[in-house]
Amino acid sequence: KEYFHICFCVCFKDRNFFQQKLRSFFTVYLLLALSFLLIITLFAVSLSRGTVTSLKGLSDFPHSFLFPVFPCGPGSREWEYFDRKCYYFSLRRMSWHKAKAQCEEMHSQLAIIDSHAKQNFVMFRTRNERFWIGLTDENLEGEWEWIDGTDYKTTFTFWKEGEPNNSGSNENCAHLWNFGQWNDVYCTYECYYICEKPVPT
Ligand code: MFU
Ligand code: CA
Ligand code: CA
Repeated sequence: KEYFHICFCVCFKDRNFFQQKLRSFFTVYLLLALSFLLIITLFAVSLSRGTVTSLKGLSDFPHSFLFPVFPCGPGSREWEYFDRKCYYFSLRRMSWHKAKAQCEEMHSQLAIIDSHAKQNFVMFRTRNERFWIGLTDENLEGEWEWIDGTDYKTTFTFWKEGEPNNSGSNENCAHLWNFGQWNDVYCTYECYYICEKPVPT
């Protein structure tokens, strides 16, 4: 009888212990599963609300990362960077006025060449081809004006020898030519053109 009693007690105790352990395991797993569900739900909600911006911003990560390297836009080979400005060298030829309008359509203007450094930069990219610049004497013959108001008389020039000659009394627009030197020609002549604009922010 005594033996039975002891055994019962131990066995009962054992079973109780086992059951308790099982219950605590179950509770832990249930809590884990619940928190997992909660995290997923919260994540889904914040994603749909756009609060997880780091994930949404991930798509334009390469762009923002490359901007310091290509300040004129990493997504395009059209604009080239030089000395805090962006330059476009056209692949098509047209009259000076059409070229001017084209630049304006691209939120830019025909290039103003006001330094030897800039002249050097454009010369290497125009390779003796004729490219319009933002210089004209259309308003008053012989009075050359930069289209952005830069003072012509006190600024750098790079005319070819003997130019501007107003040949045929009808040459009022300036372009780069051999060795990047400038010439005046009639404005309806078809040249390539150079646009410039500030670095996009
Ligand atoms: C030069 C230039 C003219 C024109 C002509 C073909 O004149 O000054 O603007 O380009 O050559 C002789
Ligand atoms: Ca002229
Ligand atoms: Ca000329």
